[in-house]
Amino acid sequence: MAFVERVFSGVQPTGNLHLGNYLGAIVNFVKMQETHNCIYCVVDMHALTQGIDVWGGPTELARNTREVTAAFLAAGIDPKKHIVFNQSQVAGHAELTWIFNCVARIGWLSRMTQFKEKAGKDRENASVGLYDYPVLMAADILLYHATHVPVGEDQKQHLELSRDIAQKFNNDFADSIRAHGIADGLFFPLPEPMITGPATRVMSLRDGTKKMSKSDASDYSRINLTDDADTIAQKIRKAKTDPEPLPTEEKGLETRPEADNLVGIFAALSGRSKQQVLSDFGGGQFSAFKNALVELCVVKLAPIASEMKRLVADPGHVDAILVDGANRAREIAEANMVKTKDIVGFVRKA
Ligand code: AQP
Repeated sequence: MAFVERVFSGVQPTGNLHLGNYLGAIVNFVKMQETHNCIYCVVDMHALTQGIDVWGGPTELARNTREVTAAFLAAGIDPKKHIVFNQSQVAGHAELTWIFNCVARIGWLSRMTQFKEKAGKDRENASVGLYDYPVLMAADILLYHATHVPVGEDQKQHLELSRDIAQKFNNDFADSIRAHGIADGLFFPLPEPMITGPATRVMSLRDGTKKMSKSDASDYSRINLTDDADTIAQKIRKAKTDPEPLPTEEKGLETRPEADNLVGIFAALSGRSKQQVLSDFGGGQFSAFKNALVELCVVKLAPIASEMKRLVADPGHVDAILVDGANRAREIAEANMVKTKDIVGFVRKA
């Protein structure tokens, strides 16, 4: 089947969106609008996979869903030309997950490192949903027959699993797919991860070997998109560094994770390479570099924070965008689910 190029990606409404979400994912969402039809989803069903202490309960979930939507819009996503919606408004995500649950193998899911990290030592007490998270993610993408998925580096393994599920479905149901008029047997596309840019893995400001993350207990580990200028300045000035001056060559960053992370953030925000940043700051002390980084972060993030604030203050407007997006997403999803059910052999109203 010839697939229309379509982008799908999602962000969980589980708390403060940070610079990692922005540089690793949202910046690329914005770019891809110029070349592709895009569907951007606030994945509220994924949020429930962790404990209520992480997603915060019903009021917090609704608030965070609107805030992530506001971040999409404030960063420059156009909800009229593209689709912006929250996952739970389109039933197909859950329906396709069940079919994929019966295609995916337990051994595949057992290898997922994110489950191991998030479940930690208390694995017996993790939700079934957390274990099944990558299958729901495969359903999110393949429900729309999306071909390209912009994500941060941490999602690479889940994307590979989505490709395995698509391929196994195409193989398991090959005869039925052909019988339904798809001569090449390719019903689901194998979605391509788009892991691009200089900041595919932004690290914690407290520990350059740990990913910047919403769920880190320390707020000083991340820059939130809603932080004001003073907070950004404090966090960057307190960010962990080492006693050496910045190197003049990129190679000198290899064994210095904190320096590498800060230079990477500067490069990504300024649209330059790490080497170009080091040409300006290499050989100097961290203090001068940190001052410049504070200024750059504030210039880039302040307009996003103030637009998010404006949008969040008008929940009716944000909800209307999500409903409109969900209606358009549902049309694509339902048409694909009808074909999927026919291929599987589910009897339905003609
Ligand atoms: N540190 C990061 N650097 C680059 N990209 C990142 N992403 C997340 N953290 C970084 C990318 O942001 C998108 C949305 O992520 P998510 O909401 O699905 O949550 P996550 O991947 O589990 O990461 P978070 O935001 O840090 O949440 P927790 O604390 O729950 O782990 C994805 O494309 C992701 O790759």
